[in-house]
Amino acid sequence: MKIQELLGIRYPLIQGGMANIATGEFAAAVSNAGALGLIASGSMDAEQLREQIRTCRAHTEKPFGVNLMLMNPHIEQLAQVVVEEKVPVITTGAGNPGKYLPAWKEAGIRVLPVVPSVALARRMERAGADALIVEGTEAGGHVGELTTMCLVPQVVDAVQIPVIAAGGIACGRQVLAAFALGASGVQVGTCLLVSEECPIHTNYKEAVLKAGDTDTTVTGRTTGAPVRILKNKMAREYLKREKEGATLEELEAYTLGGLRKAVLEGDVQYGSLMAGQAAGLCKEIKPVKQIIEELFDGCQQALAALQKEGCQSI
Ligand code: TUI
Repeated sequence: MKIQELLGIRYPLIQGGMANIATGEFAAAVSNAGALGLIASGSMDAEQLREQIRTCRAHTEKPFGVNLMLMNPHIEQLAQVVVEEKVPVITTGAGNPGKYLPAWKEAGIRVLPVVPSVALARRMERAGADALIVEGTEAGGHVGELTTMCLVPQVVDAVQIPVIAAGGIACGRQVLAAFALGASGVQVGTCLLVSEECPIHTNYKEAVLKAGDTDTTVTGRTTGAPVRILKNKMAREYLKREKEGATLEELEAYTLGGLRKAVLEGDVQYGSLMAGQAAGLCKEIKPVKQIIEELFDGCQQALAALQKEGCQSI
């Protein structure tokens, strides 16, 4: 089944989780643009999520989803709220959602886990996932080890259910490449950070716009909590302390509240500016609808150019 039919959307595009950023209102803007918007429940408790789901419904008639970050301390209650509120789609991140899947499927929810490996992809297919979001290490935020280019075709070969490619995608040529790798759609986050509707501080948006190809780094690779962020004073100090052997607790204390600092206060030196490697492709603030339309127009143009000129190097 096409991903558009599975999710009831026009474009085969899902918004990334974007913890602390994607509110109900933002998710509604993405859904109204014809893609699948997601409320990111990363740091919410059950009542906050319920409120955001209702806000989202007040702003759109279109399907939307909730991203559940499995490291959230309130995850048990959040897993229940999405059932009570009859959320149509769930995506998960930062863990294995296997234990919740039977209840979500029973409630008729479409479940799309984010997977960083073939092994977890196989397990999620067996557990009843409707599709998989296969995320490469180019993504922003919590990341796995493998690249989108290598991981997507390996998962496509290993499972029967649709695959959504994620991690590093911010232009039409990459959307076409994702389809060439066997994906049925894409998930994007970083290019939506620089949308007019994205409720982050202007300084955060400006930092993404200014970023070039080498301006992200991954903190926490040695502590088991790898997170891709834009390089800044905090990132450099974190990496220095990590190299010196600081414990996970010490490092977490150092970055505590870092994402909020970036999102709400616009602290671009000491905040945690989560963004993917595709930041270097994001050059302008635009409405969500335009960003999404340009991704698919760009994909069509890139395909037409290939068909017209042939791929001369093959
Ligand atoms: O989840 C994400 N990205 C995120 S979550 C987040 S909130 C956060 N903030 C601070 C520290 C940590 C998290 C910010 N960005 N992406 C999806 C994703 N999931 N990437 C990798 C994974 C993943 C990793 C391991 C999924 C499953 C997994 O399973 C391990 C296992 O149990 O088999």
